[in-house]
Amino acid sequence: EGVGPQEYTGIKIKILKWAPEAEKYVAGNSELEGKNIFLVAATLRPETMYGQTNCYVGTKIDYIFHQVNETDVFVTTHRAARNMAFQDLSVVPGEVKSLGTIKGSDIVGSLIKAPLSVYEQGIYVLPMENVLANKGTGVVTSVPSDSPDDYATLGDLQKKPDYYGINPEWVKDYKPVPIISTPKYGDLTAKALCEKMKIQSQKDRDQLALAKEEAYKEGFYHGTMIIGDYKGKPVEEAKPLIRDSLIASGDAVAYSE
Ligand code: A2H
Repeated sequence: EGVGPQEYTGIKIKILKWAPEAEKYVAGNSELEGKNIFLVAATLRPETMYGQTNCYVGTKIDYIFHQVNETDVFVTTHRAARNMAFQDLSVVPGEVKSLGTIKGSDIVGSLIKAPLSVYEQGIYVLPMENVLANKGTGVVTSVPSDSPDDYATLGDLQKKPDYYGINPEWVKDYKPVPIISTPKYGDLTAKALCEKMKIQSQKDRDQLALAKEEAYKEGFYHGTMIIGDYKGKPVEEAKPLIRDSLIASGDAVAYSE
């Protein structure tokens, strides 16, 4: 990756209904009582948030409940919580106030509400094999229209729910949403690229790395928004405006590392 700091947008995703293991844990933890708990996903493409169909966590990753102010608790990796503590995101400046920990596998299946997503009734937390514990927050919001990794992974889960240990109900009604149009790949850039490059699965790492690069370049430099408040605007222009508006409404935070 590049040399300079990476400027992420931390998307605050609300929990509508915890998966059973998480529910048991949260209900039994008095420190979490009455707090607003968010899964926080780190993204470089805030303008794509309209197309969120689910959210990914790593099943083997440990996440912490990090108290960021009097009322709010962020679920991220411990590493991200530590970085956030030095970016004004901690109830105790410079320190992580942990209210507990949970394994990614216990969060899978939770019903959540992601800001701007057209799926307003809620989306699910699902497993992804390639979530890195040492990047971003360890929580990846999924936009299969514009991210080849997200598209390939959602396809895997839809084709083989048993193999991935998920309930087919969590994926069956969700499909990529046309949100950005690009001259080369139309209005579902990631789908077009995965098909063109014959990417079958999230396990096709090398091809996915190439597709990701191409999708990012094409979307950022040549994409046009076809949904939302900035419909008709180039992605390059809409991106900072959507980021600022998500932060202003309290639905996101700036996070860099
Ligand atoms: B992006 P960079 Cl639509 N492990 O957000 C694996 N991937 C992670 C991650 C982690 N711990 N944390 C963040 N990411 C993903 C949207 C998106 C993203 C689209 C298109 C491309 C894209 C929706 N997913 O990223 O290594 C997140 O996915 C391609 C660059 O820091 C985040 O932005 O450059 C991106 O990778 C950060 O990657």
